[in-house]
Amino acid sequence: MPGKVDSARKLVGRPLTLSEKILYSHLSLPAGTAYNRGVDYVDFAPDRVAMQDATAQMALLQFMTCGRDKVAVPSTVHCDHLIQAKTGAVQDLATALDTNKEVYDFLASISNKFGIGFWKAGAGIIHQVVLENYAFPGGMMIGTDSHTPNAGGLGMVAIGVGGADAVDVMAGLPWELKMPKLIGVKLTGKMSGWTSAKDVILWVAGQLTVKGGTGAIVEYFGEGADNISATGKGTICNMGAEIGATCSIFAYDDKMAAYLKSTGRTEVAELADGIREHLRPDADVYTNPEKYYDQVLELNLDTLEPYVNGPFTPDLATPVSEMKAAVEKNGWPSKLEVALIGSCTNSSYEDISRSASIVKDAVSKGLKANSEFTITPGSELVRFTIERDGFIRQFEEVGGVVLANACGPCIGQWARHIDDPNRKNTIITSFNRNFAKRNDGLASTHAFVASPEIVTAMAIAGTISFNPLTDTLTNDKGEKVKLSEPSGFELPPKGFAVEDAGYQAPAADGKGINVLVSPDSKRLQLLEPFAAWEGNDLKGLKLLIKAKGKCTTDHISMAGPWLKFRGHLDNISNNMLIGAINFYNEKTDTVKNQLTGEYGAVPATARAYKAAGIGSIVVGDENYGEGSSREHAAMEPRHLGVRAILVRSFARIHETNLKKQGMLGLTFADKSDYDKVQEDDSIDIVGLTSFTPGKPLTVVLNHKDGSKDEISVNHTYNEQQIEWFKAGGALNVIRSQVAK
Ligand code: MIC
Ligand code: SF4
Repeated sequence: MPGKVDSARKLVGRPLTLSEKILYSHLSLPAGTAYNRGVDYVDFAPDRVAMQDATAQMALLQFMTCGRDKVAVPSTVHCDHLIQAKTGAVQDLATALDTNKEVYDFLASISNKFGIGFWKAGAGIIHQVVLENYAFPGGMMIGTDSHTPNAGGLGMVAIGVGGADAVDVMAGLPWELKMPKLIGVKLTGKMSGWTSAKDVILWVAGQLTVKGGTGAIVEYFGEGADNISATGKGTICNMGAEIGATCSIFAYDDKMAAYLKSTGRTEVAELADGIREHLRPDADVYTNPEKYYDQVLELNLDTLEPYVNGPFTPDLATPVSEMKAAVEKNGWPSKLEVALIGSCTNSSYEDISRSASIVKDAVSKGLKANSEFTITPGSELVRFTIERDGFIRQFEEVGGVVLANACGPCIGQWARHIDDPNRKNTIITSFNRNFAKRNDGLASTHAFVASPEIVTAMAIAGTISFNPLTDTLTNDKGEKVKLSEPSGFELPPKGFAVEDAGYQAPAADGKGINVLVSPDSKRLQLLEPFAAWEGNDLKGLKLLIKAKGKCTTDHISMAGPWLKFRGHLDNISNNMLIGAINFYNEKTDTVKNQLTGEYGAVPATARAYKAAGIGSIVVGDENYGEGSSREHAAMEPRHLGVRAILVRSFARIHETNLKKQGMLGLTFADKSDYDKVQEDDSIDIVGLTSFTPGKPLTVVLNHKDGSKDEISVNHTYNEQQIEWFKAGGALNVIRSQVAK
């Protein structure tokens, strides 16, 4: 790395930020010139790939068609998303092993065959397991999950992608990314009391909003950054996904060294110590950050107070001292029904020990939990260690239920017990995402996000209007008591321990291993290549839906009950856009079928057009496809005959996923043209025969009354991506390259 950093510095002609050092040392070919941020597409060679079970199925179904025997870089699969939380860890894991057997067997055997490390169900959530085992300072990885940037807590450029991108890297091909812009966040001071690392990102989300990080790496620096534990840094980087950031990162420091050592990687820490200056920004970046970053934010940790974000969006940030007033003003239900801590975002030893200290203090003061309370450990390593150290018992004393080491309620894998599903109700989590219906599938649930400490305090209080910094609670003797500030340990004083971490190494030679997919399976389906572009402009596309307002990947391809079909494209396509709001009637999953004039479900309507040999088009609003990396949100429309997605703006991962699958992802040149689209439109896309980078296309809206609107639409396709479109998808191109 040092040599590469030095030549990059010469090329760029000035001191470098940390991200620039890492990006330039991971180019797939040596650079001839410096790259323009936010403009140039660059080919990278990441060091590793991680995939979680819900996205790995589609990634590996694609990989197995590309003709290689083995993955080109170290890769792992993690079984975490498919475990449903119902009664508690032991029973829920047993049920998952049974109901998901076919999928787990598929993932285990395909991993074994192609040289991929396999983490069994119960081993933990992908991002925690990666942080504990694989992340390293100065490295670059991609992962098929949007919270992959969690590894930025150990100084790694770690980027969430769709499965097709993972296929590129596993196939040994360069991986392309637009050179990210850089946002610097200068942290001064030191946190104390009730404030924790989560509050940094809750604050940043409030500043930058769900779109503000799009196309950018967020680099945290300053003495405040060096005061935060490595896992706390991980939390901040993890939730950077919620502002659309490409990834977030911290510079290598003593906290990272300590974490590496405590997780059995002293050697990595020593190697990093040897090149420390290359794993931190150059000196002038600290002194004159505005010269190096496209945008700089500054936050004084001395004065940062805890935040509560939500409901329904992670960027609606309210300081805990203002919650009571906000609850009253907005009519949010103040009674807290369920408090959930843990997840990939916040389940470190530090988080758990600090939350446990609150519970212990509460019990000693005659208090108990006043809401349901669940704890999701991020990995078996953490779970085993916190059990040994008595924290699990403390949670159980106040009625806490420990769930399996898995995503569970974070991704709607939650059999919630609620008397009336239509009743407005409130939950609070220490997770990262809180879009409508995400956790329990209920539109009536107001989900808030906060630090594990604040979630725990609110569980004791039973209301989200509680401010533990100032408010008192009444105990079992009728006395008014105040909770003490949390205290905990960054790392376990007695060290980490685990009996079976849940890892299965792949066979050295996988040639003889068969990967079985039953032809009548409901959960797995081998992929057929998509058809190539027919060579003409697209004419007469029917408007399938004009989506109104927020349309996240949860609206496009819901998780929860649908996760079970992630390996079966045709079956999962039955959830396509069922959560999106139809602009014309404000309803979900009710759109006009232009062939019959009747209203029906979105997937059924798309299938009707497809059966009639007619293409369709989806129109959307701002930041379309924000949230998850799931490429199903792009593959489903592709499969159901949608040819183009035309929106006001896209979220990064989703836009790339569309391109990879051979779809047209277009944006209105004039955003107000969204209003010109009418319900009965037949739409033409003109200019495809001379489809060129940087040249807008034309869309003709043929209205029912015979009138027309011709509008200009932009695209961000480069030469390579235009090839994908023409070939019918990137995989068709890769297949022909690997075959050569
Ligand atoms: C999420 O948090 O939304 C998920 C579930 O982890 C997704 C991946 C998926 O949809 O499988 C993500 O963040 O990318
Ligand atoms: Fe799992 Fe939730 Fe983390 Fe996504 S955000 S990986 S669903 S725990």
